[in-house]
Amino acid sequence: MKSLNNQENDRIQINNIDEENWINHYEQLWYNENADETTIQKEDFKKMKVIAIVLASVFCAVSAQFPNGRILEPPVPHLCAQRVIHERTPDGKGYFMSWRDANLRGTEEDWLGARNYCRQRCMDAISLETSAENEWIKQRLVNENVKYIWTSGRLCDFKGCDRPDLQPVSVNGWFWTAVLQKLPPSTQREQNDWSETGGIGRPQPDNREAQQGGASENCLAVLNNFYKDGVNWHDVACHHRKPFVCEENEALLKYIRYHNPQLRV
Ligand SMILES: [Ca+2]
Ligand SMILES: [Ca+2]
Repeated sequence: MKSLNNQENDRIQINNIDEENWINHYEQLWYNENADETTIQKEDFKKMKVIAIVLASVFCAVSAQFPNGRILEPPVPHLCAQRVIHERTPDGKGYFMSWRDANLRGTEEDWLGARNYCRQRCMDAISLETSAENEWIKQRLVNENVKYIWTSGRLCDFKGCDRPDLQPVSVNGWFWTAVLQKLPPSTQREQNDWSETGGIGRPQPDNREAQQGGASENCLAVLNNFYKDGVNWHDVACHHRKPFVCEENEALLKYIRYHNPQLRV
């Protein structure tokens, strides 16, 4: 079992002017909505500010990733309230497995489609920050004979990714988009779970499809022995369609709870 780094303090910040404008606009809206209230809690505001920044970062990051007009979907209150939880980990966090859902069985999504299905329900594609969570989900893929899944992992390959600490991007530019947390460098093999092989026999991430004239492999999937390599991480082109696992997202839940205090979410 490999030990994955939990780099709590190693948050990705995608800095650009569009993001700042968006945050300012968001905070302005928030102030206006609450202008008549005299009981605004400082803690609440702090929380909201963090959430706004997270949402804005993710929004901008994905806008840059998908210039063709598709966006990262915001959470939908009634879908959050009705979200289906298939399993909870001991810390109480809920997970949804697309292949276990009667309506989704056989349905596969591309990377953004998977994230959006989850995000509309106050979840996001799974982020594997710890070896415990990684082994937990891998065991389920084996037991339930699932060939592969999408995670929230992505290569930072868009505007704002020229930050020195992300270079070279193929090594230092991977992050869990759902929680804006960097992965350890892909060269530190004991700190991550990249496969040692793939379609052309090279350790992952290998960006194979781009080398063969196709799309860049910018998204992180867990493959179940697809290359006779066990259950491991692979970089895969984001347009491929796969089953997915959603993981409850604290920032999205807080956002919806704050704005819908009457709703049980
Ligand atoms: Ca996680
Ligand atoms: Ca690959």
